[in-house]
Amino acid sequence: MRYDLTIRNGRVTTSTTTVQTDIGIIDGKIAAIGPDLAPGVQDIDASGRWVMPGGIDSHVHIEQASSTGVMCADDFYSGSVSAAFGGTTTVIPFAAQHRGHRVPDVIADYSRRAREKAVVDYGFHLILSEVTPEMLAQDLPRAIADGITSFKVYMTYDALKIEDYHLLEVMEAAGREGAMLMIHAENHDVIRWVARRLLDKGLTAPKFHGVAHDPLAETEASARAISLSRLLDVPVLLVHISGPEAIHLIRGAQRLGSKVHAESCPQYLFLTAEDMDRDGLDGAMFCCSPPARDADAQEAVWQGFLDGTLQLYSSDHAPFRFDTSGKLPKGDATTFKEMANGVPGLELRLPLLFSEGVLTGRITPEQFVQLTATNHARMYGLEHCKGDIAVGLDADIVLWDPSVKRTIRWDDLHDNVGYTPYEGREITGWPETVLSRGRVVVDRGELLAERGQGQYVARRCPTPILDGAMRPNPSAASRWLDLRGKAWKSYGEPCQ
Ligand code: DUC
Ligand code: ZN
Ligand code: ZN
Repeated sequence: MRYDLTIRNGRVTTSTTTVQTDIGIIDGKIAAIGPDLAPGVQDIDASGRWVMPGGIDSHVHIEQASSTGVMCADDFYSGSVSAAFGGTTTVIPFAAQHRGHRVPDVIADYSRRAREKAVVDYGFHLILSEVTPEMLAQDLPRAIADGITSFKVYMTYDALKIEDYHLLEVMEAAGREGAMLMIHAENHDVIRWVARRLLDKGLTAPKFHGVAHDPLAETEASARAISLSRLLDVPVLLVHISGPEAIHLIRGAQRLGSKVHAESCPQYLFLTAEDMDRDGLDGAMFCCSPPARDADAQEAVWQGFLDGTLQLYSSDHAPFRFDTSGKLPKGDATTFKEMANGVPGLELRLPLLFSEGVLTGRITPEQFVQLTATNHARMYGLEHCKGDIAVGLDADIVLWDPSVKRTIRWDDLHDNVGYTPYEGREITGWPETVLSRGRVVVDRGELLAERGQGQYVARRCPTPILDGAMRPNPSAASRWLDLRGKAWKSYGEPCQ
């Protein structure tokens, strides 16, 4: 057997183990793992390098138009290039359905744009901003059959928020069809009420974004989302969790046997509310929803990752420039309520956790792999092809130089945002060589991928990580509504 490519003598970390070994690749897939493999057509010497699966970033906003027409600063080219340089070889951005738009048209539009530009593999989640009978009966099953096996809904934002009744309807559809429901859990009226009073007092600076999005808004909405999920016994995923109270609630619900999964992001490990408190409007560069909190909250997020309460570490890359196109629609007169919400993080997601988590010993290399790749593959139906280093999976592989020291500068990054909230931070370790399906896409700072070479990956139904191990919840609703059996049959299977 002649390998197309071998990676030799690397320190290979999978989701379960670390060994010094070789990897053989044929036709873009991992064909063998073991010592002293026969030479390939091409051989990469990985001595001194840590070899890990390419990251999967399952929460990114790329070339996404907001409900008010604000367009993300990254298109599918700059976003995916930035991903590749940061060691992420699969992205799952959102196709956003805004009110009055038809789901099939939205999916066709995003698919066309991504196909022409992406340099790494991609799938889509569908954002639903309104819920109609036609959508539930036809559009969602059709989207799932086409490999879009997850939906995101919002409990806040005027133009996106759906009411609890509709949240239950989408949850029921997700349970019936075996899809994953992602929920942005913040109490809309708490944010609205506090923001109104702050603005009335003339308190308009970016730091008041953190005040308006009080942690209790997240706590309350998370509790509500958990209760609805338990009522129907349908797995859900609470995205971008920021606060200790929400984490505490999620942990408690999991102990009761509910399948409430959760995600957090670099901004909740490495930023705090103080970052929003800067001269002029500079703090806007650090504003995201929910906002970063404080040192105790950072600690709670670390703990959540360590004990499995939080399964996913994603970037929530929300790229908006620090100008009138994004953060400052009204220039110097922009209030915290008017700026685009979100921070960039696609390229730095892995290097930050590698440096501050793995190399400091806070998490193991295997936990790093689980949090950045394997768990995403399971939760979003990519397990059959991505998320680990194993024979038969796509050869999406990153060679890390664990010794290199870098000072983060936006000038060295590849997104189109114009700043990074992590500017000036010192980190150790960097993804030096990145392979996507066996092709080197980045090597020592050079891009070797072509526009459009990334492939759409039709995802299967997710395998919820918390499924099976837990007691079924006592709710009768799921039984009387005949949900449970259907959901469990389709989870993890091809959806077509
Ligand atoms: N929600 C997200 O998921 N991302 C960016 C901003 C937001 O509110
Ligand atoms: Zn969100
Ligand atoms: Zn987001």
